[in-house]
Amino acid sequence: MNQSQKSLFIDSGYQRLEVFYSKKAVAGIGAKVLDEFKLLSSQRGGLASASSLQKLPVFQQIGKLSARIKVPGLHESLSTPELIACITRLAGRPPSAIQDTQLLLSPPNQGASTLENLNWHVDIAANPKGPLPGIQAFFLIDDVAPGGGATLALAGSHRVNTQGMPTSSQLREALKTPGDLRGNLHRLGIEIIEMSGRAGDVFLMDLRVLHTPSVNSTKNVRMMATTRFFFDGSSR
Ligand SMILES: O=C(O)CCC(=O)C(=O)O
Repeated sequence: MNQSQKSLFIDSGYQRLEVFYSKKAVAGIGAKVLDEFKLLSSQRGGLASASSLQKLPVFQQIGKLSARIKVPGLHESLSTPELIACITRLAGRPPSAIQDTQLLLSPPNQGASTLENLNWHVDIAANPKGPLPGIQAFFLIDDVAPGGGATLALAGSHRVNTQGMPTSSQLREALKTPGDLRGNLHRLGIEIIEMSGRAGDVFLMDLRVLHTPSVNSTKNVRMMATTRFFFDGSSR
């Protein structure tokens, strides 16, 4: 990791590591997820059957499905010493705590891709002027196409209320304003990042960055996973 990559992470709040894991390394996880998904979908009236998932609001479908599928060894396969070394270099110190890895799965065909009514949030409250509280890793277990339900993040949103950046109320206002969200955010120096890409890609995100699940408009199950890495002094 060179200095310019670090500076980019500090400025934008995220970094994309293309094919950090080989396709082969994540293929086993993907195959297990798909097997389980097919099994659950085939159980008539079961919790993950297409009809019962479709009754739930789009983003609740993600939580429900992800909780139902277990992949033994998921955490060890993804939160590897190589990834921890990379996060340590990026943060300048090793994480003091690492959460268990969770699946982020979306059923296929959730509806049309949209930037409206999303669930922008941060997972911890932390001071934009303070030290980096943590890094969240997002893993692509399978290829995720644009519009395929990948996590969306607002690059730059971790620096609200700092010099040259919008205030948090300006950002909130832009998120509430109907119309050209991408353009309105761009004018504030904030960009929407879609974590789509290829199996094995990893996105590292400053935990202060606003992010949201998105609608999976494709016919494929969205297969991602996430781990949060915390640094000393951060609240969780
Ligand atoms: O399902 C997703 O992509 C969003 C995940 C998320 O918001 C989180 O892990 O904090």
